[in-house]
Amino acid sequence: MPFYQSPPHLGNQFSDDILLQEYLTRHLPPDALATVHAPLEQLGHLAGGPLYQLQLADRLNEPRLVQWDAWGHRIDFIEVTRLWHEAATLAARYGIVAAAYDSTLGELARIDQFARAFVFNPSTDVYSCPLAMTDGAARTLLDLGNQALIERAVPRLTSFDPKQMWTSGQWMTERTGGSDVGLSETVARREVGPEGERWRLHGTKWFTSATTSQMALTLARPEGNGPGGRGLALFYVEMRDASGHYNGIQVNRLKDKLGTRKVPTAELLLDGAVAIPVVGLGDGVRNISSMLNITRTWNAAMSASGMRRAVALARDYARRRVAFGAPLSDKPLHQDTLAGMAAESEAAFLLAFRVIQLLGRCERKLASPEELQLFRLLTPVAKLTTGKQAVAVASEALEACGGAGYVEDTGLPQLLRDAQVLPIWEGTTNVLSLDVLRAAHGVDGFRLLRAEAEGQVKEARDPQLRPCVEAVESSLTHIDIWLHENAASPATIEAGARRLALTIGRTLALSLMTSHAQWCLESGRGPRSAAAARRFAEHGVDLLVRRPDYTVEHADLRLLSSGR
Ligand code: MFK
Repeated sequence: MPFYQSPPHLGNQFSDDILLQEYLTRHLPPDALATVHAPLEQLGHLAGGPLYQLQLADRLNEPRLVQWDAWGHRIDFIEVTRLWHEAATLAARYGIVAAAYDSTLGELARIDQFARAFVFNPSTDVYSCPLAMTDGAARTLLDLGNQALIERAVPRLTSFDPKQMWTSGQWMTERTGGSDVGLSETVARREVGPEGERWRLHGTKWFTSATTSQMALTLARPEGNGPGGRGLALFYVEMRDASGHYNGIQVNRLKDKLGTRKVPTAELLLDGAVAIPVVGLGDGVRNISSMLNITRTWNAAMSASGMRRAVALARDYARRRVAFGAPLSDKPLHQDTLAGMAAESEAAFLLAFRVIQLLGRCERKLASPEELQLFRLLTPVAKLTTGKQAVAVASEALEACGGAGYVEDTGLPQLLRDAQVLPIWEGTTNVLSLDVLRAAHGVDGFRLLRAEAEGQVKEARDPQLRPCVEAVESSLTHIDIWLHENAASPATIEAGARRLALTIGRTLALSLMTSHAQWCLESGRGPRSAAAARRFAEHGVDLLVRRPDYTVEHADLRLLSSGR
């Protein structure tokens, strides 16, 4: 009988997830836990079974843009994949957005919602993208208080009914760039007619994800406004008019991307699209920032979710794959590799869910001023930290499956391709590192960070967690020293901003792991989470330059970066 390798399998993606279950048990009271359990169990079954099978079967199917019909009409119809159709229905039914806006669980609704998204995401080909933007649009409309738009859009964006639910786009990036949004060239022109005033948008949006949504929030510069982000205004646009035709919008083409290939990302021409100002006629960047903070939180949670899937597949494969006389799962070196991936994955989960917990408190108006500032600071920190981890862990997962990890029809390469977007969209690592500096400035953000991390480790009494507590304390001290020593050199602070932001993210993640491990040990859940914390500490959390003689001066940085 010739040998055939059995492929990696997935079980119920909720009941197999020990960390998620521990987390929910720790943070939800028993009645809330009972409420969230059934939908998660069902989603776990779908994600590990039928949806995963459909994802594998649908691998080669991609969205398609049909620009013209047989009779020469411009139709710009985008056909999405089978799995996306299925995901849209399930996302509404399981409230992957709506659960956050349900009042039953109060501030804990965010934990419930993101737990659902966490389980659902890896089997639905980045359908999390439109869901994240939908959530961001609902939150932004509610925050900005335009009652007419709230009444029209929010019930649809937060509907549990697949027939009613809308998704939203977030159109920001233009040819001038995705980071420096203040350079946007799209113009908003006011028309005054018999029906009163209305606005039309003219410009090109260069990267519009999930263009099949029913509406979008976007930025445009009202004619006569000044430059930069302050001169932009936030507009609400519906894709189609009452007769079902595009609202002055053309789809120029779909993007040919490395990953997220099931997401119909498009270049759009806005040629007189009718739009409604959401609030005022300026400060567009500030006004869209609630949306950014939601989509960045999603990014962090979905990074953690993708990592968990990568670890689950690599673990299962290790049990099935025999080499040199034993399953890989029995080999010390392979165990070491998987343990490292698992530790990074648990760190990402706890960091993302700490931000989610704060989000729940902020939006229910329960947060203290310190918690509001902490949420503002930790959102970019969590997004940038987990984005980098997600790529590294996906890459390791492919390698852990050997050649099979590099072969397309195993479905494994998609893990890496889809992970690579996570550090790019919603703010690159560098742009978000600068955002961390900005968010910390003036509110003594680093003092808040220290208080948060010290608060997390203060109850960690178990001796096996001592090295983790020490690593957290040492890293916090080093952050203080580094900031103090370089306070007079903005260029040095800016050049080190990424190392600083990652140090903050990893230090905080370790403090959360330490706290979680102490809870697990005390509640008889065994030593797994303590091992994860120690392993994560061993990977290193302090990425700031330790030895002054290693420091590369600014002039040398220029030399090295330019190659001349
Ligand atoms: C799985 C998850 C899936 C997610 C899928 C989503 C796919 C969507 C595809 C996309 O749309 S990707 C495009 C995403 N683009 C970005 O994330 C933009 C990245 N660039 C930045 O974040 C820049 O830092 C920024 C555009 C904000 C800089 O622009 P400006 O004009 O220099 O803004 P500035 O002066 O820093 O901030 C203007 C105001 O906004 C300030 O307030 P004040 O006017 O009161 O001074 C800031 O404090 C405020 N602000 C900026 N960022 C904020 C914020 N407030 C709260 N939270 C923030 N994050």
